[in-house]
Amino acid sequence: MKPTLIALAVLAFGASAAQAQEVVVKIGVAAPLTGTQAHLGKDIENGVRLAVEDAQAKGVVVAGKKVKFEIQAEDDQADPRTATTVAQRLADSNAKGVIGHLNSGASIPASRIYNEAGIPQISPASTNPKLTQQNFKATFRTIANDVQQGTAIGKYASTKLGKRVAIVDDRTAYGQGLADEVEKAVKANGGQLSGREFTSDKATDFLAILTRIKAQKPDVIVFSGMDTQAGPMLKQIKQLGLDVKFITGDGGCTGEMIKLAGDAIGANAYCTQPGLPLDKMPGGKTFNERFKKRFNADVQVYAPYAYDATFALLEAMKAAGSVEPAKYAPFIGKVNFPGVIGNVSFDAKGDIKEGAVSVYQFKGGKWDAIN
Ligand code: ABU
Repeated sequence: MKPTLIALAVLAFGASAAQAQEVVVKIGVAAPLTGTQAHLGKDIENGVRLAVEDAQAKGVVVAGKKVKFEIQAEDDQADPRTATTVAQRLADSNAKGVIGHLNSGASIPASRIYNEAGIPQISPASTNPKLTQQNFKATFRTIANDVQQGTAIGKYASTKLGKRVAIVDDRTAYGQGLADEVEKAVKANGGQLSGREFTSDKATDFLAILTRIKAQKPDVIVFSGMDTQAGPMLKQIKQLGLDVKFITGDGGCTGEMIKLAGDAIGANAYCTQPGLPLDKMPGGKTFNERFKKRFNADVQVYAPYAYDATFALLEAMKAAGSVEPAKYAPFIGKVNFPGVIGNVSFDAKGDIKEGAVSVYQFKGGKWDAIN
């Protein structure tokens, strides 16, 4: 054989040997990618994408094989029923792990399907405590839950913003669950519940509810729902001339809420997030800059939690020496690494340890962390 032919044969053999040593691992992302919550779903998808690109750039080797990650992003439309369809599709596609969903009302029913299929799920956003109370072995979250967040909101509202507190929720698993925790904390901290109202997560007109609340003369309104409704609600509070403070949880603690509220938002508006402010997270500043550069978009809330959730899967795969869920899932609960959000490790239920809650006030055109 001529030398050039030998060289070509060696190259071809080398390439196929390397390919044989490469394993493709599909990571599922499930979140609303269309509709009114798409900006939050994309925030999650992009967090996962950045993590996968970073891991890929460094090169991930598991059990001697180079791992090539593929993302399968599925749109659950923030709808519980669609979430179960999406979960089944990810299971059928042989996804090795799932980051999602955004909404607790989607994560909880979908978690049953992942559990039955043996696929690890880490939510970077679903805060209803029930998600990790089902005794599923591989259901985790990288964000603090609503027992912590609701307690913080109820205490802050009734001790710092006024004694009489009205609560409105959107009747989703997140909204209602958080509102229940807020109510408990208001009462535990000596506040008075002036009224408890609810709407739906599709409503846009809150005038009837707010008119009833006006008659109850609260000092503060707590809205337990998402930003797409918190913004219009603030507008209608202004329209009715209600002189109240307003506080909402992480679903409303976004730049989008500020945009939607327009000139109705002011220093009377507060919100919370179950985690540190982005600029106080150990890796927050760098993450923010890199995220902006890569996606030409601001971090909404959940991207750093999604980034760290993805690395929790990868760390567990490396520790197990396997990308197969049955082998690596038991290692997720044992991960312990410095993430963007802080140290990433989980308690026995699957909740992030060291979860903090931050309170923000609207100041200077943005949410400003005040404690
Ligand atoms: N954590 C607020 C938004 C997501 C959810 O829990 O439904």
